[in-house]
Amino acid sequence: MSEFKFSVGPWNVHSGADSYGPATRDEIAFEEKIKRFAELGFSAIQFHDDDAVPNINDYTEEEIKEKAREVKRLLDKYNLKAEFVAPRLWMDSHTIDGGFMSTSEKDREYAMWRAYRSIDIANELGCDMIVLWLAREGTLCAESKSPVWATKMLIEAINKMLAYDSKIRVCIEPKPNEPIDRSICGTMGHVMAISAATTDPDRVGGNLESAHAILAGLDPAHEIGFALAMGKLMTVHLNDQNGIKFDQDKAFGVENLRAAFNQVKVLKENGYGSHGEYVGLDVKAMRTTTDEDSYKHLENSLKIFKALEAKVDKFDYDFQKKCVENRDFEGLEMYVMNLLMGVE
Ligand code: XLS
Ligand code: MG
Repeated sequence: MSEFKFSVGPWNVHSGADSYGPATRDEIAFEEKIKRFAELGFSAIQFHDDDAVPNINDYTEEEIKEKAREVKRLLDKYNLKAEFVAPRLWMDSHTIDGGFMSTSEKDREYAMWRAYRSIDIANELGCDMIVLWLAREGTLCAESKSPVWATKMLIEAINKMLAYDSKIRVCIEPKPNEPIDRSICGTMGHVMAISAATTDPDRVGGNLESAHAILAGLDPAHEIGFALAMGKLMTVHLNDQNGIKFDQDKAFGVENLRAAFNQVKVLKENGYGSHGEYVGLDVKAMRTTTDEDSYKHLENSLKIFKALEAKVDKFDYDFQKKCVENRDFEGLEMYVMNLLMGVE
C-alpha cells in the first residue's frame, strides 16, 4: 500500500501515432480512460484546457465553464479529483511562435485568453493549480527574440494570471528543449528564479519531470530536492528517458533504476504529499504496444514506484551513517546496488 496519491492525464493513453508514423492503436474515449484510471488506483486526473473542453476556441467563456461542470460531474461519478489544468499552447495556429513570448502581440493575447480559460476550468473542476509546460516558449532562431525580453514576457504573463484569480497557483514544468530549440525556462533553477520575480512567489512553483531533467543533463532527484528545499515542488511528472535525445516519456524507472530509487527516496524523506501533492505520471506506451496493453506502461510505472517505496523503507540509515563517517562511499554504493538487485 503506497503512502502517496497518484495522478495521470488522458494523453498518457494514446493511439501511438508519432512524427514518423500513423496510429497503431484505436483511440479510447475520455470516460473509458478515466474509469480505467480509477480502477488502476489513480486518485486524480491531470488536464489540458482542451482535454476538459475540446475545440475550446469555439465557445464563449460561459459555455466553457458549463462544459467544465459536465466534466466535474464525470469525475465525481468515478470519485476522482482534478489535479491541474494546463493551457495547451503548442497546437493552435495562434501559438506557432510560442504563446506568452510570441513575437506577435495578437498571439500573446491569445495565449493569455487560454491561460484565463484554464483558470476558469480549474475553478469549475475544483482544483487550484495551473501547469505551464512551456513547449514553444523560446527561440527557433536565436536572433528572433531577446532572451531578456522573452523572460520578462513570461513573468508578466504569470503576474496577469495571479491577478486574474487570487487563489490560483501557477506551476511551471521546465524542459530545456523540444519542440523548441532554445528554451527560456529549462530547469528547476530557472523556475525558482522566475517564481521569485513574480508578484506572489508563494503561488508560483514547479513540476519536475524526470525525462526533462535528464534532457538537461541533470539528475531528477536533485532537481526534485532543489524545489523541495525551496518549498515549491507543487507536483511531479515521473517517467524515464534513455539518454539525451527526443523526449521518450518512458515508464518510470525502466531505464535508470537507481535514479528512480533516489527520486522515490527524496520524496519520501521530505514528506512530499503531506500537503495534498500527487505523484503524477507522464508516460507514453511504446508505439509497438497493442490495444490490449494500452494501460500496461501505467501499471508498470505504479508497480515500479511502489516496489521502490519498499526499497526505501528497507534502506539502512545506520549503515549509511557509518559509511559516511568512514568516507566509505564505495561501500555505501555497493549496499545500494545490492538493495536494488535484491541481494541485500
Ligand atoms: C510535457 C507535459 C505534457 C503535458 C502537460 O511533458 O507534461 O505532457 O502536456 O502540459
Ligand atoms: Mg510532462
